[in-house]
Amino acid sequence: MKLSTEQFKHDFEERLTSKFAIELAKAGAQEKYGALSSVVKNYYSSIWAADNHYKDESNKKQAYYFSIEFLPGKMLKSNLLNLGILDTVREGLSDLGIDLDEIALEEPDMAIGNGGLGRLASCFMDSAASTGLPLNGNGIRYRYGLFKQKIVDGFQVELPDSWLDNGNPWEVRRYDKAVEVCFGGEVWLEDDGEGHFIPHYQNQERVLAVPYDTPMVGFENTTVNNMCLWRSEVPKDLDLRFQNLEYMNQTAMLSSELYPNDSDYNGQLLRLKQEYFFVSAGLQRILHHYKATKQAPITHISDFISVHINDTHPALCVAEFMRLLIDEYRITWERAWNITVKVMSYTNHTILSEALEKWPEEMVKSLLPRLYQIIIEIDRRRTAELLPKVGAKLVHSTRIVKDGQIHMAHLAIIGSHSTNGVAKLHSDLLKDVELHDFYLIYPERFNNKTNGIADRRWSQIANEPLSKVLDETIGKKWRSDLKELKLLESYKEDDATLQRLQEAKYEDKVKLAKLIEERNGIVVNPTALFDVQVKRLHAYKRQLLNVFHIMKLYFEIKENPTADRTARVHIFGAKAAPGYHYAKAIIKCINEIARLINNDPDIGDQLKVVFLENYNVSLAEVIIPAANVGEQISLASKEASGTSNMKFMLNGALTIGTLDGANIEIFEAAGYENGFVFGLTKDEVYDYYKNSNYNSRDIYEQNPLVHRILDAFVDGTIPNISAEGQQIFDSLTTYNDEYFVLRDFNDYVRAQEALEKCYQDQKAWTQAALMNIANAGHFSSDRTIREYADDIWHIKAKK
Ligand code: BZD
Repeated sequence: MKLSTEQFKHDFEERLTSKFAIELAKAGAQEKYGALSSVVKNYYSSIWAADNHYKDESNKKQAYYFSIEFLPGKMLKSNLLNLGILDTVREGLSDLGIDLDEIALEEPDMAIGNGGLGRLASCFMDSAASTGLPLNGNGIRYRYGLFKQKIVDGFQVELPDSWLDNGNPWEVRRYDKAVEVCFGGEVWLEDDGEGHFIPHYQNQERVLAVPYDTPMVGFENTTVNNMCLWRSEVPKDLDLRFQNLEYMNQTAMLSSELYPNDSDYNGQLLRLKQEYFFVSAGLQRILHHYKATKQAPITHISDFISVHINDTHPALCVAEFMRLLIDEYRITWERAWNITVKVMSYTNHTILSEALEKWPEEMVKSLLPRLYQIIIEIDRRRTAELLPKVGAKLVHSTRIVKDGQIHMAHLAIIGSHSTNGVAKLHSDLLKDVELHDFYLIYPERFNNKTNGIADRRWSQIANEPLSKVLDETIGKKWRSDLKELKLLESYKEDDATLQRLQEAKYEDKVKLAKLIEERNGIVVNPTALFDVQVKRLHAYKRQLLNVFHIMKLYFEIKENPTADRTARVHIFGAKAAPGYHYAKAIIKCINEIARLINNDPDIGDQLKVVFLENYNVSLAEVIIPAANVGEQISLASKEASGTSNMKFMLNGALTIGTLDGANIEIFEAAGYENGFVFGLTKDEVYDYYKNSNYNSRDIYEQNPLVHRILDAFVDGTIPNISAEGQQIFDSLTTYNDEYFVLRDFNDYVRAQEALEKCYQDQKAWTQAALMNIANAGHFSSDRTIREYADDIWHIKAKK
């Protein structure tokens, strides 16, 4: 949009007065943020309304991304950038004596997601709007987002994330579009005399679902999509005096809290209720909108809408859509099933068995009696149809209902036309191993969509110094088409460009160093090698491998404090699920090791260890640009894709990593010589599984360095971790090291040594960094979302 600095200043001051009855000189930071966000909202509102109108009129197919999590972070700068007014607003504010970056801090992170899965959903929202694709989000408006992490005496403590206390300037409550979602009770079917069975219900618990719409503003275009988040409320016609407290609480609880697990499924009833709540509300709204805006009969709906099931949490979409088509729209089972499979598609994000959702039949039956009938019928019909075609063995292994449980991934695959993994290796594993039997039956449904990132946030917003160098070296086209970064390759031998890249990195490191000093009181040297591991804390991600290498460095420096070596800063950010004791033990150990090392005068500046508390999107935006090295060291086959690996690459960090997830595609794109690969391959891991011949105790017994490091966890070398150290020690010796940490240790050390050697040659290092940046184009989520649009949803971009 077009906006002059003068116009902006006028709008801003006017809004401050009209909204807060205050003049600029007296306004506080919250008021300034309130006025600014309100002005920005005003700027995009008419574009939003016009785009909604266009979507209704143009009759083009739209897709809906159903996700129980979104993780957008802060929205202010992203909205400004996408509206094309970031510089104007920055300048206008500066004229008024206000620093945009300071006001931006007032916005709480919107953290209604745990990690990769939620962040990916938000990257997709940004990219869809920015590429003009009609994709809307559908999720839950949790009153409390992901917990805030405090580190107290080295331990993780969880505090509530009450992010809505000061209101949310971006959202629009649409009470007019509220729908009801019902739970429990009894259901029976009656023949209406025309061959149709009509369900009758009694004793159901009714919940009102109220939508809150948040605009997803496209980058310098006229697209504004919608992220619809549902809030649960008590229906207004229910007389509160006659409601029991339990019911009132339950109703409010539904959209109260985000479950804080990122890799585990937790069989609580409330979770199942949340899943049905946003699925039913979302599908009802879609159908109401269809009826209100389309002339076509309901049987044509698959020409107009596509529904995406993001992991299995919204898999009830399959059964609920069937229910709505059959019961509400009176469509025959066969036609309804045909339509449902055409409309639905599904993404799998993990092969960890503990994350695969299965709900007890009894639970589904009592909470969702009609859906239960439908699921049983889907399963029955499919079994009858497939038995003669594929035989009992395949039918049994792929059944939705078996052993008293409902298998949500099976429901999602069977009820949709597309199942995809999130990186090549992961998608191959789904086909070849984890979902092989489904692949045998439905080969045409399986495909890969390698993840991507919303590059504008991770470069233009988060890394201004680098963006400036890029603009001045290759021009500005990369800002709207990341593939343009490839032009940078021809500057690989250009000393001036390499010098400028180094300077930009240094500036980012100084900024992070300042934050580390403010938050942790640790002074770090910005010329040191910044080695970063930021992601959820999980055994399979192997933060321990990193920690063991740090202990090796510690021992070496202690033995020879005056030797010449590369100074290093090891930076961690990680939340552990509150009930995941092992992960919390690792956090405690990292903090105690940090305390030990950072306070040892022998060590000095040669090695620092920093654990930054409360890792979230905003913190990532400061940490990742400053990294020299990104740690992507999961056990091969366990990390479906990873997405921080792409953010590091784009910001010119080199990857030290295993051949896992999207790392492989990153190494291929940047060149293996521009990264550091180590560790078992997926095939080697599977061979160990097949032969059951891994013995971690042998490594402990036979490798003196491993022995010494492990002993440090239990012999007092690392103080204050008697319980936690023992737990880790036991897991790696007595319980056979589930994620092969000891097996990969030597090779990891080798890769770290190669990396350190390379860092000593700053020119070679910066050339490798340049090659990473130049080849990051493929990992834009603009590319990913276009692939979903073309291959799965069949939706078209606005011209
Ligand atoms: O999804 C992650 C994978 O672990 C990553 O490898 C991948 O890059 C991203 C995006 O595809 N999975 C999750 O983040 N999973 C969850 O957060 C989650 C949440 C609730 C329940 C189960 C898993």
